[in-house]
Amino acid sequence: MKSPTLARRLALGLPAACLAACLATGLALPAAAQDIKARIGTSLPDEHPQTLGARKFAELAGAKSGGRIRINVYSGATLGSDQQMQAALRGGTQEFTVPSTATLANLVPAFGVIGLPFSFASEQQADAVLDGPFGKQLLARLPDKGLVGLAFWENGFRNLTNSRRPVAKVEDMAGLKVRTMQNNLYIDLFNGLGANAVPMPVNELFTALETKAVDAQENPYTVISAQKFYDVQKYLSTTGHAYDALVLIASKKFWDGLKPADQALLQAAAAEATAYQRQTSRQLNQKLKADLQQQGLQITEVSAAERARMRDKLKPVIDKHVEAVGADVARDFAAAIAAAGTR
Ligand code: EAX
Repeated sequence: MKSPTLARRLALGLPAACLAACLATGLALPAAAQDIKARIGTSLPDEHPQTLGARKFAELAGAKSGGRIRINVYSGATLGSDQQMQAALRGGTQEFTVPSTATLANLVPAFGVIGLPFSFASEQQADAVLDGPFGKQLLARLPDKGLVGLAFWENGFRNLTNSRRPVAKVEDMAGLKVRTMQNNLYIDLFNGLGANAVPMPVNELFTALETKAVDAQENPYTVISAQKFYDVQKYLSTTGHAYDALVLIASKKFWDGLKPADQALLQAAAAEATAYQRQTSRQLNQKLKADLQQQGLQITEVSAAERARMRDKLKPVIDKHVEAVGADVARDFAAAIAAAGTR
């Protein structure tokens, strides 16, 4: 973000006499409201709620600022992977992105707590925890890393797909090469279930599935659909093994250069975009399971008993990552979930 050039200030229509007087006397021009240009990058395609939410955020920021704040949206990892865009924000060369909390955990380990397997019972429970004091406590850890957290958005409950065989129980996972996000909890989760975890950015995943470099992947229905994984996968299992949240984040270098009024305006746009993003994600997830079956995926319903067996088998992994995120963070997380009740 540059301070407005003289041309821009002229474009703002400041009275010529005032301008001339200021220039003649060397007085600073009046602090006019500044034009702001920014970029938001997402790793998923246009039709995914991650990008739909980004477009809504940009639209609201423009509307609330009378067109003064222009946020251009770059979808499908055009600006890089989740990790690369996080680095760009920290360096101040990009203004916004919306990664999974799982990739953010590499920077702020506490964010990894959200991905602890089988933690949330519903999206509403996740909203209550992430929008409440616990979520705010997590966001407060970001400025130390050069980031500003504006809101939690939804990716959704993650389910397994593969090209080899139906997976109805833990034993069926044995030996499957499963792509995971670049996150140690997800790597340990699938290795802990007897599969072979292969971490990689999501924008490399379709080719890896197509070339059989990996057999399987795990994502919410919205990602499976938007990335057209049904073209290179045969089986879908309703494991629902973890709820994945996204975080709308800003570059702290960019954010600290904004006037408080513009920060407040962007916070309001983020809040409104959050409601839209979550509603869109849930509406799509409702309808996409049937769509994916139509596209040829053979759906295996994983029973509650089998999901409980998976959770039991993952106890050593959960214990290890409770330590990794911080026992106090895990304790506060569990308390927030209990307080949220089963909504
Ligand atoms: O940014 O990497 C993933 O599988 C995530 O679902 C997605 O990219 C969210």
